[in-house]
Amino acid sequence: MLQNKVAVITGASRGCGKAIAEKLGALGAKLTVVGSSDRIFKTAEELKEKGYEVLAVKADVSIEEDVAELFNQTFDQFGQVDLLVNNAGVGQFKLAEEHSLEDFRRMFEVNVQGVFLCSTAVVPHMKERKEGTIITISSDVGRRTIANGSVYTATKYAVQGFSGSLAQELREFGVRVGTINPGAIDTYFADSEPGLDFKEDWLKVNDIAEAVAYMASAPKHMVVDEIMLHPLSQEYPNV
Ligand code: NJP
Repeated sequence: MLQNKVAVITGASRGCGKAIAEKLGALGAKLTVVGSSDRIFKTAEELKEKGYEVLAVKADVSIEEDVAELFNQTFDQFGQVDLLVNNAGVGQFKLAEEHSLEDFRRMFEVNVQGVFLCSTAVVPHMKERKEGTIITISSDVGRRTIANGSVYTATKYAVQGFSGSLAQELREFGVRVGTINPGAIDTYFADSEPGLDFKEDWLKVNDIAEAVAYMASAPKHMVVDEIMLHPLSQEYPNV
């Protein structure tokens, strides 16, 4: 379904990003997988063993030079980008006054600046080709507030604002922009581990990968603007 398409997935070394890369690879996409640690190379090897065409780039999405380099390498290897999945994200959960300025900066750098840098790096290319899809893994807390998540919530509201404006700017060029807004997912997020007992009912990484696949493989005349999904056990998101 995504044969001959090139997908760039940030934060792909583990968690949702790795599952998204596996799913898009299974659908036939060529993959650039991006992570900020050496883990990305091990993940890339696992993806190659499944028979997928993979470029691994160690890059911090919050650093302009790293982002430029990751797209340079992608264009050198694959010649185009059809799909960008802005998935890399970090979160800390505590009272507002317990956050340091450094906590605040880091969440905004990765979650917001990273989405800005990666998206704007690829927009001119997609506009010129008059096609392309940009999907950002945001959060349900990009649509509603929670206690103990003020800064993280603020980053995801920012991401919603950025993506919404971008979607409007790119519609006339045939470029689709959407967000996925999940509730709790069983990953490594916020210094956690997957598979812990209390996360048994949480969303699984494949649930997010399926949502990305649906958005990415929608027919050309259609844009999926937003998908919100939650564990059934989580409170109803009154947004
Ligand atoms: O998190 P995790 P998730 N540059 O920690 C990478 C959102 N979300 O899969 O760099 C590039 O398992 C990191 O790799 P490494 C969330 O906000 C989650 O749950 O090698 N990559 C790893 O591969 C985020 O946007 C929940 O350490 C960077 C990956 O990112 C998305 O879902 C709920 C990086 C993170 O894997 C995926 O998060 C929700 C950087 N600067 C939204 N920093 C949830 N889990 O409950 C980190 O509403 N990475």
